[in-house]
Amino acid sequence: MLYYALYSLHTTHTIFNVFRYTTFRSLVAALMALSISFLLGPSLIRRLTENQIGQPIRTDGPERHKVKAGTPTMGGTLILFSLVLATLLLADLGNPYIWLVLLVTLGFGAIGFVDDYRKFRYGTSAGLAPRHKFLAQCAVATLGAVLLLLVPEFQPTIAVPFFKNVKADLGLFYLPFAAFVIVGASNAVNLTDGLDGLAIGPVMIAAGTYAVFAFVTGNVKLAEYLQIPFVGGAGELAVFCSALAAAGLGFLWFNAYPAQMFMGDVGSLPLGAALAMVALITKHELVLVVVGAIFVVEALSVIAQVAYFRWTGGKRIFRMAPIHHHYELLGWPEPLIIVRFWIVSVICALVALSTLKLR
Ligand code: 57M
Repeated sequence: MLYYALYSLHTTHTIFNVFRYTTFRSLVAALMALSISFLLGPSLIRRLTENQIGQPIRTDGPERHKVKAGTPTMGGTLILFSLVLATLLLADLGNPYIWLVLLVTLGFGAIGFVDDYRKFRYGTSAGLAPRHKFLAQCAVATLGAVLLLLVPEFQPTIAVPFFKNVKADLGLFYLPFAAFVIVGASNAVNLTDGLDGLAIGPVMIAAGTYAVFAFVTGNVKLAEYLQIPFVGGAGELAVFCSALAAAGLGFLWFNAYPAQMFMGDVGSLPLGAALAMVALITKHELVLVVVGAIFVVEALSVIAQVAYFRWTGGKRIFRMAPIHHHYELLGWPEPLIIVRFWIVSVICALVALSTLKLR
């Protein structure tokens, strides 16, 4: 909204012409989202504490987590509020991709909110029944995929990293593919969110990486020069991604070890879904596996552990899954695990960005 109000003044005051640039609006959106999450964080922590919306700790977890019992959770509401407000104010609301990514983000946020609320309401770490949660995720993801295919100029193709202009047209199979990517990314981030700052760090890094992907994909000259698919209007997602990275940075101030607040499912579920939506729209969906390698490894560690556990009748590959718990049980201090996972995430983002040139 601010975009329209201020850009329209450029006819009388040329300074406002700067609002036409996605880069400028991405920077302002980031500063706005960071300011909002910084300023509202302390009062949210107070409010969550007053209402005793604290994290129940599972009894079968690592011993050291017991001290975390009661830590205020649902801090994801702070991330979503900062992200959505900054996006609505600074993004071009005539762009269908902005509404699409907001719809899927808020849809998954609602699922996470209900899950967190039920945990708080009934005082267990159970929340929504896994089946109901999964079905709700599939419903929102499928809706997002259908609406994406209804955008006139959007093609149901996927791009292959490192190969020039190699596109696979999935046709209607794009629907289950897109739904799988969204639900998979959402749950992978959810599983990763098990140590202070462990999920939000890679989410911020991935959001910053996709701000670059969105900008170049939406710029016809840069897309042609880099020989990547051009997606008209995708550049506007750089505003959303910048706001996401900055909202995450503000939240990290309170989630850094020792955490004053957890994000809850209301944070972890939409963050993964949002990154997946941006990856699909910008035709950088396969490279999401590289950018989000930490999330992929965390999810695969659970799949492998559960499969092996069942197949061998109780043996484990890891001391505990997801893999961050394995390192905890190896005796690694929590901050060491977190920072090293962040470092790996930065390296993966750099490799992913290199695919823009290596083709
Ligand atoms: C999401 N949630 C954290 C917090 C956060 C199938 C199985 C692998 C599922 C998995 C599971 O339950 N995952 C749920 C992970 C939880 O964090 C809350 O959940 C939100 C995110 N959804 O925002 O509100 C705990 O994580 C810790 N935490 C922090 N700092 C943070 O900033 O310390 C979270 C955020 C919090 C806090 O302790 O309570 C979680 O871990 O539940 N299950 C597991 O991950 C369990 N693993 C397991 O069962 N492994 C078995 C299976 C695979 C056979 C095995 O390896 O043998 C572990 N998780 C826990 N206890 N907490 C082990 C048991």
